[in-house]
Amino acid sequence: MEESGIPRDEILSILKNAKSADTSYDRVLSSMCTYPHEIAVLAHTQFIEANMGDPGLFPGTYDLEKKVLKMFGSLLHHNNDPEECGYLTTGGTESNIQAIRSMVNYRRDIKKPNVVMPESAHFSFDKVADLSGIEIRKASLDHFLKVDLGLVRSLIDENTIGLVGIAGTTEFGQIDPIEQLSEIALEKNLFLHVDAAFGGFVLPFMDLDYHYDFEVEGVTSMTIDPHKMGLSTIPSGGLLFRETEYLNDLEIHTPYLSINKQYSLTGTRSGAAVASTYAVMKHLGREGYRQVIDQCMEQTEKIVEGAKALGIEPVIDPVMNVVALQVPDADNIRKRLLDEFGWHVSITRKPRALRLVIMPHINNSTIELFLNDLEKLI
Ligand code: 0PR
Repeated sequence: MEESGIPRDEILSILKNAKSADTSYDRVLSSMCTYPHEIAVLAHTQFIEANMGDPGLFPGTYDLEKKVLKMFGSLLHHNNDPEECGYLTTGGTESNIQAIRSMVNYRRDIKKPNVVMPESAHFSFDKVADLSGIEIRKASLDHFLKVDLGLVRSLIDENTIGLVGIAGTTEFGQIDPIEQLSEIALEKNLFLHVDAAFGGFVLPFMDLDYHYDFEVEGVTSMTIDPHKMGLSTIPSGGLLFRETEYLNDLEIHTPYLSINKQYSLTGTRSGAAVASTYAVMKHLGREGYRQVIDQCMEQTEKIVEGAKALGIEPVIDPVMNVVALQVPDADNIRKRLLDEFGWHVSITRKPRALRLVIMPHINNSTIELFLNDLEKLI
């Protein structure tokens, strides 16, 4: 760091340059993030100094957090004082880490605990394993890329403390059989965490006959991320437990703050993200989100139809706005899409397919342009 500072204008020009090197979302089909809603940005900037790590100083923001938790509760069929059963995290990773940490703390009687989850679980669970030394057991998927229930059962032993199911897998947007996982969890007295980081802001706005949230009796905790399909700003995540006591398992004594306990993984925590999430959820309402999801699903269908017309099949019929396309030599096609046309797509691991996430920044003309370019490479 240099001794003397540089003027504001110069700083702004450096920032502008840096920003221009970043990718705009226009040709990004690989991300679960998007442009936040305008009202989310406005709220974020207004609460930029609010620290939820010391909420006694920010009772107004704290109150907004409770209101957001209540809205999460209503989306996820949680009727048991949701505002007392969770908090706003930095995102799916923190929520997943904390859900597992709560299980481990609750079952201190088990010395070498393990948790059973699908092979499709997000890599944040590998971080939990690395942090806590807990064993993560991964069950393979069935033909539809949902977790194989027989394999889940076979991995459970006397040291198993919980199960994880995914409502909207990162790679395929698939939903695990949460009701059946719940039956196993109830039968074996296990926790069941549902990772709806992505699906939490998609599934409630679709007419699907899936039961994946707190209305399923065995579900004990859920991850839901407003900074993905919720159109809030980064870092906005959500963690909700069925019971306050599971949140209490995360309690750490904080002797010199305005309150004497903390549940979050981070200390200092963004109040801006709280305000932003509150603002966009209140502003859009269910109706607004339904429109967003309808549009994303419409574009998803268009891309699948267009791909089929080129002789390319999806790995599974998309359940939500995530598509995996079976193209020959997917890695090479991905590279050429980027190098020759500037398209950012990603690749699924098993099978290796082109993965596209159809976020709200994708419109009709994006799809047409993309399919045109894909055709040139096939
Ligand atoms: N759970 C699920 C089901 C997820 O898909 C993700 C992230 C997480 C948890 C973790 O969430 P955070 O990243 O908020 O901690 N899924 C995306 C992924 O790994 C995240 C992402 C978003 C990656 C935007 C790239 C990107 O441009 O693919």
